[in-house]
Amino acid sequence: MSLKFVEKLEILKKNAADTSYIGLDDMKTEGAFTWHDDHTVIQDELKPKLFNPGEPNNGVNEEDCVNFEPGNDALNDVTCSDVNYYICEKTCFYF
Ligand SMILES: [Ca+2]
Ligand SMILES: [Ca+2]
Repeated sequence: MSLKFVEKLEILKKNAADTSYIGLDDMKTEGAFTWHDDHTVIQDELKPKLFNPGEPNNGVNEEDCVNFEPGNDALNDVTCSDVNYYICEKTCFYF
């Protein structure tokens, strides 16, 4: 697991108050979950550590967006048309 992803998951666990999209999807290639910001892809061997058991399952063949579910502290692929919060990453500048 990359340090970057460990950091992101820990931030989500501590701060996400509700189910939220996190800027990860497999719209381009099924099963290749890709971050919106830098286009890195989650490695297959990491998926069991990150997703809820049995996920990602591409339910009804149309789950291409990823939610963080605070109750489970894990990810789930869901339809992109669900109405949910969206967590964005913002760069901080120090002067
Ligand atoms: Ca999918
Ligand atoms: Ca799913």
